[in-house]
Amino acid sequence: MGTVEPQVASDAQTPDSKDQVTDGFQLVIDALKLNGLDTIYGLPGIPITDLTRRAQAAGLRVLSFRHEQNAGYAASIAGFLTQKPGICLTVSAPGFLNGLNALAHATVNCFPMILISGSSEREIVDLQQGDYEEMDQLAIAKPVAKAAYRVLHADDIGVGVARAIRAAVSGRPGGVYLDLPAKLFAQSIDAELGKKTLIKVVDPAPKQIPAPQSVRRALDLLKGAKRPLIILGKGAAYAQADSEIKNLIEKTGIPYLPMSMAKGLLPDTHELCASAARSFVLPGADVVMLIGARLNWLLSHGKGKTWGGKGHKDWGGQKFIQVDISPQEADSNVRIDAPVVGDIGSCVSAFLSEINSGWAKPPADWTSAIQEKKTSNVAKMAETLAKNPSPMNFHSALSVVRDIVKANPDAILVNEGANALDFTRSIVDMYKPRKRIDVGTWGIMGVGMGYCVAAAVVTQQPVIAIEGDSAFGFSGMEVETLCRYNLPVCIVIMNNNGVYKGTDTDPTGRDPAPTVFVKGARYDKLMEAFGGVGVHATTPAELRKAMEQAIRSKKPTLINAVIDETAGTESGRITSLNPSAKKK
Ligand code: ADP
Ligand code: TPW
Ligand code: MG
Repeated sequence: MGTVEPQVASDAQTPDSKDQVTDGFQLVIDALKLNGLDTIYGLPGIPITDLTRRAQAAGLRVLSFRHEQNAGYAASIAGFLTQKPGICLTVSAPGFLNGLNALAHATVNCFPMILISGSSEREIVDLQQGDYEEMDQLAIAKPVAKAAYRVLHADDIGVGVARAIRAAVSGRPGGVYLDLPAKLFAQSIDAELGKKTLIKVVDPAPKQIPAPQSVRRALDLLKGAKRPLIILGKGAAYAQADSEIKNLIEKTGIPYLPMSMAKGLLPDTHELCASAARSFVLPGADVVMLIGARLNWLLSHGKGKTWGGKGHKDWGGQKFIQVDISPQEADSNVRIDAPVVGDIGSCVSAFLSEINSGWAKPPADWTSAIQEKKTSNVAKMAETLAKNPSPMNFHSALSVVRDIVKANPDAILVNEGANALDFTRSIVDMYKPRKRIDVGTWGIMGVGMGYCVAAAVVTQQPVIAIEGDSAFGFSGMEVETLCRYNLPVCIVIMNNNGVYKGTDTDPTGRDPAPTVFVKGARYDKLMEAFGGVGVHATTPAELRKAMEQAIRSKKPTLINAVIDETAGTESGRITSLNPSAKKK
C-alpha cells in the first residue's frame, strides 16, 4: 500500500481508461458493501452529495433526512437492532456537528454506529485559513466517540472502514467517527489495486468467553442467595442471546427485573417478571445478578434508599454479580463481588452448563412475597386504567396503546417524553425482545422520528411511536421522511400542551411560560401536509379506532391524542433529580 500516487479524476478519461480506475467515492461504497453495510442514513451536500447518489446507484439503501441529528439517531438504533454499525453520513462542520449528538448518544448507550462526515482541506483547516466549513472535526469527535479515524489516501479507505467497523462492534459497542476529507473522494487509483486494498472484516465482534473461575464464583454466590434477583439491561437485549437468557431465568426460577429497553426479552407478563414489584425487590434482594445493565443513575448507583440503604449514599447490603463485556465496568459505583467478563451469550451459556437439574429454586417466602406485591399493584393499576375521564389522561390513553401492542407483539414501540415515557414504560407490556426503543441512558429527547425510520427499515415491522408533544417537536419535521419512504409508522402524540404539563403561566403576564406550547395544537395537520394520515383523537375510543386503522393500512399516521393538560407531573418520575423541585 502507499505505492500508488493519488491523482484527481478528470473528465478527459476515455471510457476505456475509466473502467480501469476507481476513485475515493467508489472505494467507500465498495468497502461498506463488502462488509454487508447496505443502508446509509444521511443528508447530502458538499462534499458527499455524489457519494449519496452513487451509493444509491450501487444498490445501497440511502435514506435522506431533514436534519442530521435524526439520521444519526436512526443509525444508532439500527446498530442496536442489528449488531451491525449503523452508518450516518453528513457534510462537513455544521452537518458533522448536527450528527455528533447522535454519535455521543451511541457511545453512551453502547450502540455500534459509524458517523462518516466529509471535511474540508486539511492544510487550510490546520492553518486556520478559513476554508468552506472549516473545522478540525476529528479532534472534536474524539471525546464523544469510542474511536475516531481520518483517511487521507484512497488506498487507505479499506483499512479506515475496517477499523471503524471493528471499533464500533467489538467489545463494548460504541460510536466511531470516520473523517473523509473532500479531496479523498476524487482521488483515482487503478481499479484492480483499489480492490486489493479493501478488507472484509473477519469476525468483527469475537466471542469473549468468561474465565471458568469467574463463572463458578458467580454461581456460588447465587446459589447461597435467599432473595436473589436478576436485572436485565439493554446490553442483554443487544446481545441477542434471547433463548439462553430465558433458560437461565426459568431454570433457576429467579425473579427478574427488565430495564426499559430489556422489556420483552421475556414477556412482561411472565410469572417471574418483577416489574410490578420494583420498589419491593430492589431493597429486598440479597444477591443481584446484573446482565448487561450498568449501576448508573437508572439504578440509583446500586445504593441509597432505593436499595434499602439508610441515607441516599448508603449501601443496602446487597451482593452483586455483574455480567458485562467491559472489564472496567465492575466497581464503578459499588463493590461487585463477582464480576463475569465476557459476551452475554457466552457467559449465560457457561452458567447454564453448570446449572443442572439439582438447582434449588429460590425460597418460597421470597417469590410468594413478590407475587403478592405484584398482584396488589396490578389490581391497583387495572382500576386506574379502567377509568374513563374526560379529557383523556395518560392512563386512559395508554390503556388503549397497551391493548394495541398486545394485539401486535411484533410491532416496534418507540417512546420518548417525560410523563409520556414513564407511564408508557410502566403500563404497556412488551412481549418480544428488542421491541421497545426509547430515550436510553441520557433520557434524551429527539430520538423519536429517527428511531421510527430505522426501526421500520431494518425490521420491516409496523412501528408505534408514543411521543410527548415536546419530545416530538425535536424531530417532528421527519414526518415528511416517513411519508416520502411510505413507512408503516403510527405516531401517537400525548398532547398535554407542554413540557410535563400545559398549565404553567408567566408570573409577570408577559409571555407564555417556558414549559407551555400553543394550546390545542393540531399536530395531525403536520402529517396531512405530506400526504400521511392525520387524526385528532379526544377519546380512548377514537384513539383505538385510529391506531387499529393505522396498523391495518400501514400508512404513515399521526394521531393527536388530546390529554388533560393538568395530568402530568414535573419531570415525570425523576422529579427528585430536579434542583428547583428540591428547593421548593
Ligand atoms: P440499561 O440502561 O438497560 O440498564 P446499560 O446501557 O446501562 O443498560 O448497560 C448495558 C451494558 O451492557 C454495558 O455495560 C455494556 O458494556 C454491556 N454490553 C453490551 N453488549 C454486550 C454484550 N454483547 N455482552 C456483554 N455485555 C454487553
Ligand atoms: C435533548 C429535558 C426532559 S423531558 C422533556 C424535556 C424537554 C419533555 C417533556 O415533555 P413532553 O412529555 O415530551 O411533552 P410530557 O408527557 O411529560 O408532557 N433536551 C434534550 N433532552 C432532554 N431530556 C431535555 C431537553 C426534557
Ligand atoms: Mg407534554
